[in-house]
Amino acid sequence: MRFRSVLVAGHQGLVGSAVVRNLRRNGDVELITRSRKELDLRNRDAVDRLLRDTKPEAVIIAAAKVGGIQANSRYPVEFLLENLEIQNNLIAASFVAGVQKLLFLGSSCIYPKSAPQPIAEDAILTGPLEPTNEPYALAKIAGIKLCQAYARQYGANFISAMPTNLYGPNDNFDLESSHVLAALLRKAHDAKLAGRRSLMVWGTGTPRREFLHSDDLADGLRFLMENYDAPDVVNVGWGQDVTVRELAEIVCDVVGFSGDLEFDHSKPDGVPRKLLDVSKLGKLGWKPRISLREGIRSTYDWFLKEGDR
Ligand code: GFB
Repeated sequence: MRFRSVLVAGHQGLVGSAVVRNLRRNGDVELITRSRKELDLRNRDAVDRLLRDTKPEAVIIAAAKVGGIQANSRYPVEFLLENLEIQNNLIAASFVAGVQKLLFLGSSCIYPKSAPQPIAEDAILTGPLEPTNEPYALAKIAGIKLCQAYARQYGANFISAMPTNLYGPNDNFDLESSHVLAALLRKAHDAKLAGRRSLMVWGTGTPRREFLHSDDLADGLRFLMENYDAPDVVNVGWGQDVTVRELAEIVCDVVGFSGDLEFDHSKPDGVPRKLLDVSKLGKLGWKPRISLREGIRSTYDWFLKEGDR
């Protein structure tokens, strides 16, 4: 790592824990982390103090209020307000503390609902957003724009990466608030143990989603920290997508659940397709390695050991 000390905000989550694993594996760097109990990132004074006291050379913002399609629809206030608070505090305090480089994480849902597929970086702000996650997307767009504003006004090296749908160890497996892959893993596991004949999939099963393992994302983020110094956003994805039905079939196969799939049409489908154009990052010289089946297998192994903690 080209930096001696890195503050990883949100180090216990899906992305942050992968970033910490990756940085530990790849060289000698002082990692600065604070648990949610130790520090409330929504508190500006506390965040100012953290940056002032620890003086990291670099900051990676993996902290955010996140959730699946249902959590986003049910809690628009928290998804908008808490994300704005967390990112504003960290970005502004990092600038005051003289942080050399900051990486902010957006999301593929910042792109318009009807963006041409695969979605290139320049599709941002070209059309209306998907209503189920508009508050979250607006907060993330504000974060990207704040990083770009610091770059333009003060020359700060604050960059933004746009990951696709993610999965891996430390994902949220709560059926009410999780994303689809973790939810299906848990449902297939529970159905297998209970000897059930079928598993309920939300929506029609026809929406397409692209999935990237969090360890691949973390590797891509380290690559960007070391090699990319421009304010324009960069997509980080796998490059191919599957339907929700196909995903459910792979998950059931990996878990060993052989019952039927049923579809609950009362649940929302969300955006019909969300596949990122990853050619920019590919040209810069990075690509992901963990195939969907292999990643689901290792995530299920993790879930069996740690998932019920
Ligand atoms: O992963 P997910 O919750 O979020 O849902 P999004 C993806 C698709 O999977 C939707 C279907 O069509 C869901 O209806 N699905 C099927 C399920 N079964 C299930 C289930 O048991 N649980 C869940 N959660 N979904 C999110 C945004 O959108 O994408 C976030 O809401 C974020 O803000 C994230 O951007 C990356 O992919 O639709």
